[in-house]
Amino acid sequence: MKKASKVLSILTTVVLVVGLTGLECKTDTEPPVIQSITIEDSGNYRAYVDGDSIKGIVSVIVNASDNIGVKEVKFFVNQLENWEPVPGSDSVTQQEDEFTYHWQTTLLEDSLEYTICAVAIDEAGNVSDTSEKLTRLVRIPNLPPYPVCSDSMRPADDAVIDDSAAVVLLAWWGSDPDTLPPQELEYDVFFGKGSPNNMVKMDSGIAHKQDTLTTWSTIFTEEHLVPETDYYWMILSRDPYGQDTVSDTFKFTRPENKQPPAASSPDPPDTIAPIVYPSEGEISLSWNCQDPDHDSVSYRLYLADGPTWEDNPQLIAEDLKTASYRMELDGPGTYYWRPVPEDNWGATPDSTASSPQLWMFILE
Ligand SMILES: [Ca+2]
Ligand SMILES: [Ca+2]
Repeated sequence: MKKASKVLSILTTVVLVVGLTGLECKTDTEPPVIQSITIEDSGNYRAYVDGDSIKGIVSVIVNASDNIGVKEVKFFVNQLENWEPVPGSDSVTQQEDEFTYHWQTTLLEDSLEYTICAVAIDEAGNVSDTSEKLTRLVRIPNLPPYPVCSDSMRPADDAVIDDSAAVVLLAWWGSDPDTLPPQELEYDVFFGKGSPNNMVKMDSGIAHKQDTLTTWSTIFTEEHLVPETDYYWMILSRDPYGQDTVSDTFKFTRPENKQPPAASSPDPPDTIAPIVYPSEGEISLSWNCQDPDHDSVSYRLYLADGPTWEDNPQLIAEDLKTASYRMELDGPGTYYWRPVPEDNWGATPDSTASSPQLWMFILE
């Protein structure tokens, strides 16, 4: 009874096929035929095809035909006699009789011969012959990048950085022996103080800028360079296939700290010309001071009874982060004032106790 039902089902299918196609009552036994298999540059910037050599993501293009229609094309790669489906077979795209697979060859080994083939399958499950449709390709050997050129590394080895305490710009030029096509490099920066052993990776994957120096700034360390300290750095270059090379280790030094100069350019100016007493009873004081190392500077502000530091100086504000202060006034009269700068290493101008003198303004 079961057998009879199965036969009936097959008959129904046959009748349906006849009805739909108008063909004679027989099953499709004709397999598809692969007309061609070719490999082309996919347009990806790392792709490269030259004769039997390939790199990067390449397009494997199959043209297949069938008496009824090709349902799908599957791709296989073979290296050691065992055919394996390629990864991402489900990403094959179809345009009429043309099937395209984007082959990611960056994951394959260098200098090995790989063979790719395809089979076409029709609706009835007939599979094409693969034996004549193989394309042999050798992946081009990839060499690691050249070490970053020591002559291009800035600051130069053993440089003394005495004019910029907070920021040092590192710069270098890298290259790779593989030029077909040219390879984009990326870099890791290793940086540390005191000893080469203290270097740690500060940044990674810095993209290569074509035909320019690549740069990285120590400002990202959020730490000022410490006086009388050696800093070490090196650059690791990496190509798109994961090969890498490190540069020589370079050193630069921040020398002894320089003290900030005495503050200058007072406002109000240091003159005997009187100023009208401000009705709000307050006055804005400002001045200028640049640390020679570009260290950050804070200020203590003094008022005194006379122009010298012996005239009973009184501290009226401290740890001022900006070169200005709004001061309450006691009334008309002569005011003696002066800020004393201090850099973030605790250095202050020489002889602040004796000279220069305090500034003066007169309010009427
Ligand atoms: Ca390379
Ligand atoms: Ca300083």
